[in-house]
Amino acid sequence: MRSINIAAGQLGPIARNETRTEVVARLSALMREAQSAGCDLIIYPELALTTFFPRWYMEDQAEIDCFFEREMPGPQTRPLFDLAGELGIGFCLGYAELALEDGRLHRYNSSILVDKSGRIVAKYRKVHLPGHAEHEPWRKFQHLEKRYFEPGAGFGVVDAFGGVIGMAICNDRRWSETYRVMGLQGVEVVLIGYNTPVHNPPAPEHDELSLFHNQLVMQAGAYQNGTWVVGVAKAGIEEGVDQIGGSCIIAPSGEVAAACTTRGDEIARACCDLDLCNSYKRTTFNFDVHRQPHAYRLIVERKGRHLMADGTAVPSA
Ligand code: CDT
Repeated sequence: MRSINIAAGQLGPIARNETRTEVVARLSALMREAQSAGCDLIIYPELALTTFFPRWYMEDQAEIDCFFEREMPGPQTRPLFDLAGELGIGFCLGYAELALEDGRLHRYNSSILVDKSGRIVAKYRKVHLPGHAEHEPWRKFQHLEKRYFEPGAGFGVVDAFGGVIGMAICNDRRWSETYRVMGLQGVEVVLIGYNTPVHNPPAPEHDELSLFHNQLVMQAGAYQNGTWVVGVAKAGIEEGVDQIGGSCIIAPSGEVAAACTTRGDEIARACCDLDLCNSYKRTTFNFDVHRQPHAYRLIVERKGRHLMADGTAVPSA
């Protein structure tokens, strides 16, 4: 049996004034607990090294950049990599990345996958950036990801931990394309960190469904692509903002295999049988046999007329 013993390493709130060293100590405690429980890999949330800073409008670039990592590992995060190597456990970590590319600074909402020797084997940059770019004072809190980050380029997968692994970050999990693009590459485990406020300022009528929607999208993504999905929250009341928990590990059947029960630092773990993916990938969701890509052509509507993507009228039935 091919399997990976996985821990969802949920974090409770991180205060604005909490140092990287303090946070790394919390991550290390969860890593030790996961390794004692026999885990091969621990997944941490999105932006796991700081508070969720896009909730504040800031103009001073130096103030903004305090939340970003210029190197990974850097002096304060190196101990986590060293501990992973010492314990022989991998990890997936979300953080704000400041990268110098083509002579220009770029800012991404990123995650990395680190193997059991403490070596980075994959990096992902968040594609779907929710929220807004300008200050919207009517909101109880801001969601300025479109101001502070630029989007990443796509969804890749990597051969690691004996399986095919992909990453996504928070809002990405709500989009079926996220899972399908990786599903088409044979993904077997999708790793997702998130920070999701209970309250959605533009649509408060969704608030009481926030946990339901979290489960809904990840369970559907798992089942429709025959893959494990690991969703990990930064939860609890962080700087006055209530964030959902609900971290869980979902099987290719769509069933929840393990879940956190608190909104603090906690691990949930499951032994993920990768061969279970084939039960779905070779039957109901055998893409080669059953998908109909030719039928998925875009239909656009212009001035009341339905048109195919090439501009011709939709053929009548
Ligand atoms: N971090 C992040 O992407 N959060 C968003 C909140 C948007 S409100 C629906 C999320 O999709 O969870």
